[in-house]
Amino acid sequence: MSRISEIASAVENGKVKLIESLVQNALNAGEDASNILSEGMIAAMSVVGAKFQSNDIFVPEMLVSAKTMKKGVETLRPYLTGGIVSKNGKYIIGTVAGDLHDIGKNLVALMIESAGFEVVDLGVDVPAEEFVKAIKANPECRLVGASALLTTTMGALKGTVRAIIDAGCKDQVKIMVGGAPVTQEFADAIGADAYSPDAGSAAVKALELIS
Ligand code: B1M
Repeated sequence: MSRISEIASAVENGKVKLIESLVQNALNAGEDASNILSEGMIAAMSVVGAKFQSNDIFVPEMLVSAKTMKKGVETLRPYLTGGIVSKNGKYIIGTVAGDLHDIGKNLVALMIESAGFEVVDLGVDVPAEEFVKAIKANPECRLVGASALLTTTMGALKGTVRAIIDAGCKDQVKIMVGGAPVTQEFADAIGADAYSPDAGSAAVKALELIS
């Protein structure tokens, strides 16, 4: 089994105690950090999702896989971000109300940070008013990102964008949205300024939006 397959298997099977050493060994052996992330850990989470959908695993197993991935990402973190210099201002990010998924949001935050932004992370299950409050509390902030992972929280994403517009914050910030069920069409329909399918393209988009 290759090192990357071992990492994928550890995430799939929730081997929390093993992941740190597997990731560190792979890095020491010269594996690329982005490959470890995308081909090892993110790919494994897709398998976990498929197993959940087919009732082969349940929420507790999904949770332990998520915990394993988070620990793996922490080990990778210094290799993904390099020497960060915050020169592009603040970026407010959160997962919308009713939604507890944060792995994707955290990866977006990590890539945004690598692109030179200071990330203000509001966490998960963030009510629309909290996004508005954070924008008003950070008048120099020009970008806000909202993540939704459930089809049932796409309404909250729409509500978040609406609340930011209704609060008169659109002159201050541009709104970026993303998450597995979100599409460019949906982003356009709810009045977001930008949609990105993954963390890497979110960072590129953020830089475009402030240039
Ligand atoms: Co949940 N879950 N989950 N879950 N979970 C999904 C999303 C699901 C697709 C699984 C499935 O059925 N196949 C399904 C949603 C179905 C749907 O809505 N159509 C689902 C469900 C049903 C649920 C519960 C309702 C289960 C239940 O309780 N019966 C429940 C809901 C809880 C809630 O939020 N209220 C639930 C709970 C959980 C756990 C807590 C157990 C755990 C989350 C732990 C955590 O995040 N701390 C969990 C997990 C782990 C998953 C899966 C398996 C993995 C999610 C993940 O981390 N993916 C997921 C299945 C799947 O995704 N295949 C699933 C890896 C991550 C890197 O990808 O988050 O898509 P992703 O992020 C990407 C892009 O989407 C994008 O960039 C990221 C990185 O490249 N992106 C952005 C994300 N945000 C962005 C923002 C941007 C731009 C890009 O701009 C601002």
